[in-house]
Amino acid sequence: MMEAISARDDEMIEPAGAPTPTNCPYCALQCGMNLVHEGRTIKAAPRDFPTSNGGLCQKGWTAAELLGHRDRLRTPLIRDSRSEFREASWDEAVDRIAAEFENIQRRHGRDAIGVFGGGGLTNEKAYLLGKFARVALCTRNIDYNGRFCMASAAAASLKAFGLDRGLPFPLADISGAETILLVDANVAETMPPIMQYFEAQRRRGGHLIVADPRATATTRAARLHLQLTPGTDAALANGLLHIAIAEDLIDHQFIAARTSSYQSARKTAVAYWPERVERITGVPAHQLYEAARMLGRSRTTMLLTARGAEQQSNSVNNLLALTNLALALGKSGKPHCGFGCLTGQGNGQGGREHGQKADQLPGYRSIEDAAARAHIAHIWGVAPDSLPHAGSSAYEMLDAAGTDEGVRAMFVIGSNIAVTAPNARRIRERLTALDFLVVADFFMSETARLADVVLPSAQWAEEYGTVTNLEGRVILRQRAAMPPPGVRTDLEILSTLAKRLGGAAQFPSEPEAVFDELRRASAGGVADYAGISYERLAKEPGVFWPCPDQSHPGTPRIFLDRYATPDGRARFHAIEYQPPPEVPDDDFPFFLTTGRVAAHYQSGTQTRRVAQLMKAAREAFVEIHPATARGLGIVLGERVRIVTRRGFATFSARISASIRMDTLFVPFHWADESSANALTNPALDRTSKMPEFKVCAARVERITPAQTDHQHFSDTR
Ligand SMILES: Nc1nc2c(c(=O)[nH]1)N[C@H]1C(S)=C(S)[C@@H](COP(=O)(O)OP(=O)(O)OC[C@H]3O[C@@H](n4cnc5c(=O)[nH]c(N)nc54)[C@H](O)[C@@H]3O)O[C@H]1N2
Ligand SMILES: Nc1nc2c(c(=O)[nH]1)N[C@H]1C(S)=C(S)[C@@H](COP(=O)(O)OP(=O)(O)OC[C@H]3O[C@@H](n4cnc5c(=O)[nH]c(N)nc54)[C@H](O)[C@@H]3O)O[C@H]1N2
Ligand code: SF4
Ligand SMILES: [Mo]
Repeated sequence: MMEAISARDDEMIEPAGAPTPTNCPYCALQCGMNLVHEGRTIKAAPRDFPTSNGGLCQKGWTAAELLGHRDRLRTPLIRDSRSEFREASWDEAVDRIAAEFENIQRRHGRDAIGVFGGGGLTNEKAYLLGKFARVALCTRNIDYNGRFCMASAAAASLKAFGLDRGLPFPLADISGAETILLVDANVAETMPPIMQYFEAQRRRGGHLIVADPRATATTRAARLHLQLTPGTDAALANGLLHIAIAEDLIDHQFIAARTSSYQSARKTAVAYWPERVERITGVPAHQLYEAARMLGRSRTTMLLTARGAEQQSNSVNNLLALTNLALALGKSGKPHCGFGCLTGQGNGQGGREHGQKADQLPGYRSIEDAAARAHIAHIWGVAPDSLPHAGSSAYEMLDAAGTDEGVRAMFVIGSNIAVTAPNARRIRERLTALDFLVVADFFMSETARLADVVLPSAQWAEEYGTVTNLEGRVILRQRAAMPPPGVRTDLEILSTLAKRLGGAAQFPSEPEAVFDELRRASAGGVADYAGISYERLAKEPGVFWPCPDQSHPGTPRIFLDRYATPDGRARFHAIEYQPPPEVPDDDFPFFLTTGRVAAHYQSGTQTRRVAQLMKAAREAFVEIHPATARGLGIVLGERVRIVTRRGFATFSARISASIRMDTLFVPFHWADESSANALTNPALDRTSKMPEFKVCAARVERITPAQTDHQHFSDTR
């Protein structure tokens, strides 16, 4: 019945010889790499590329090991009722998925199917996934893990500048900035090769200021470390603006020529005098003065953020307060100046432009805009009225999953939400309560283990595809090998499923054909890719969007002449600091914050399978200040339990003076009994629906030998 795709029996037989130039599968820096065949294995080595200039971190170096890994999924798996998985043919798996989806939609309506994507998916996949949800499944419920990553950066940039491109300038501009304030990014661990830009900046006499509750490899490279209390970023920004106003470091000419609503932000900042801000943030007033003067007196200044200030329930306001500072100092829309958010996932930028977001159509168009709906419906060959409207955001969809109000079935691709969603214990329960769950992955992730059908996907080096990096540079990744037999590309999976579900729309499975359709869909939109072709990308080191036609050079710097707001002016916003919804009290006396280590990537599905990376970081730990540890009688390496209002998890104690005394830090790369997200608070930002990953209240408990937490973390449905 279904159109079968012939199985491949040509595993990794691409001829040895010239290396394949491509880019790393992991983070948004998209370092250049060459893939070289050595016998039946493939090795990665750095290649010269404008973002990485020959650099590669330990994850990039070892990425190709996963191509031939013995844990790879090589055939579809089906679970009948509560039994173990059994191997199945693609025909059976696809038939089963289509039958279940059709049955559930008949009983519960179209919107009963939820689609969950990821910012690691290529532009082609993100685009086809959005089309798949809206046209093949006709559901409004599609969202993705970028909601846990870039949603607040996107919302704040739209409000302030009228457009969301993480960095409105190329990375190379960093080296030319006199002063940089890096709020909350630990780039020395999360994008190590990016440090070369900061080092070049320092060699030119530039200064780096880093705001982070912890001393990190990044703060050690800084001239000034503002060790703020978690969740107080907006107060810090307002405090710096207050000093800038008091010392007349303000650029009145820039404000008059290029911005609107300055007076409202100025009036708010008046109440953030240094001593008050010191009380809120814990940053000494003299450091606030020093920072404000460095930022204000420099000819060129940049403000950059990442997830520390962005993964909070007040994060859009945090970012708007920082934007106010950049604008008031006149340090935006000029060379070597600007406000930017460092995108995280490999395609964290492109993944948020082409339609896998609940409220969005390709080209960064709104799904509620009648003209946008008509344009996209025309490209897809469907009636505009047939397109669903906005669905629920990632956490909201997961939180209601399996209830009468929520989705009854889900299709998850490129995300491991059982580990990376906040309040993960509850999310596991919700996934288990679904009538039907499908997961497409390379490995048996913690989410896949909960599925009814698991589909084995091809990895990055086994297919062509484009990604858009943290600068807005669209990059073509080349294929270096064929997928193993039995494995299909995500585009093939979507195309096959769409055809099986019926409907008139076309779902090509060849990456270039999908990209050409995406170009037409994005034409005239904010993120306009119309002038970017595979042919061009094969020759150029990426092209920056917007790029409306083939002869257009692309747009590395977007706000030099005007902002993307209707009046062309950047907008100030009056922002009051709001404390996080959960702060320490008698029962939970510490702040708990979460984040990353250099050796592991996200949920660890990939990096926990690489021996060298496990050697570098074997187990989950909690960073505790020595005074705190002493008070509780905790010794180095001891297993301790961290408890929050959501639950508990166990970690090995890493005692370190680099963290504030009132704060604990745990990485979220581990699962089960060491799941950081068993602890996190799912409070959401009102505008962006970003969860509060970075701030909640916790206590530390010693574990007596008789206690074990194991039985609470069973994975079976
Ligand atoms: N090694 C590695 N690299 C990665 C990834 C990975 O998983 N592993 N993931 C990629 C992705 S998707 C992303 S999004 C990026 C994230 O990159 P980063 O944002 O650099 O990483 P995080 O460790 O999440 O958070 C950065 C810092 O925020 C600090 N912080 C915590 N709470 C607060 C707060 O309230 N205010 C402030 N100002 N700072 C706070 C933490 O102490 C931490 O050092 O990394 C990318 N690169
Ligand atoms: N506590 C806490 N939680 C966090 C964060 C935090 O700082 N603290 N950070 C959040 C952030 S910024 C992010 S980006 C998310 C990340 O959250 P996730 O995206 O859930 O984490 P990953 O481990 O990248 O999961 C991707 C999964 O898809 C698979 N995969 C990767 N690429 C592809 C592909 O192309 N096709 C298919 N089919 N599968 C693929 C991988 O094997 C893996 O299992 O986590 C969020 N969660
Ligand atoms: S910094 Fe990011 S893109 Fe570069 S090698 Fe490491 S993980 Fe890959
Ligand atoms: Mo992210």
